[in-house]
Amino acid sequence: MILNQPSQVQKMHVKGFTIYPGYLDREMQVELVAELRKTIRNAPFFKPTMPGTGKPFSVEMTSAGPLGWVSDKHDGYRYQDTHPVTKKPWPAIPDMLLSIWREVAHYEKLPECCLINLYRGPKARMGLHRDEDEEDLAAPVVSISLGDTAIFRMGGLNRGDPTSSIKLGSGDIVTFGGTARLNYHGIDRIIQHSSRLLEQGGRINLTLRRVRP
Ligand code: MD3
Ligand code: FE
Repeated sequence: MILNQPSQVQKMHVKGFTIYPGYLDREMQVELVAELRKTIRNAPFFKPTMPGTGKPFSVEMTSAGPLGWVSDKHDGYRYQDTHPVTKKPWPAIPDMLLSIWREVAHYEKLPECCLINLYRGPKARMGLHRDEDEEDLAAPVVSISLGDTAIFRMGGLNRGDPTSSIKLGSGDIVTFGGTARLNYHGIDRIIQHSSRLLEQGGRINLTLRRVRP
């Protein structure tokens, strides 16, 4: 199966799902990575753990904005206003990202969280899940991919629904609104060394989210 062809993208047939392939050119990607380096210096990546089992995620995470997403063995998935390791408030969402939100989200309020996911190595993945920790489900989620290409899978509202896959490459932006906001989705794997954007390799995914109504 050839992924990332227009016919394949169309076959997602998901209402509320919009993909902007190559929305950010190389120069913008480089500028964004430079901004993120400052953000990450203030709020280093950490490995969230699964509620209950305490098993670590294969993806490292951090956030920017008034709220950040965290997870641990005892208190589960949640948004909070401080970094779980440094205990400091999260750094501000870079202006460039707020501009992107204004361009593609078509939503009056600004995002409160930029979740930063780092996929490093051949084992980093994200199992099929729904994002349901936000109270404002009317707001879209905006996703920005940087670095190595990911195999992204999306299903429907129920876990057993059929799924389809597309590749998300560096500079691609995807928005999920309406019913797509609650669809199951995940990252099957990252195509190693498919981009030279990040010096240490791997993939960074940014998701801009409105949390409170
Ligand atoms: C569809 N991240 O952080 S981005 C996540 O590439 C997450 O790191 C993946 O799933 C990543 O929760 C996928 C695409 C994405 C993000 C949020 C969504 C798709 C979504 C929320 C609702 C529906
Ligand atoms: Fe998600």
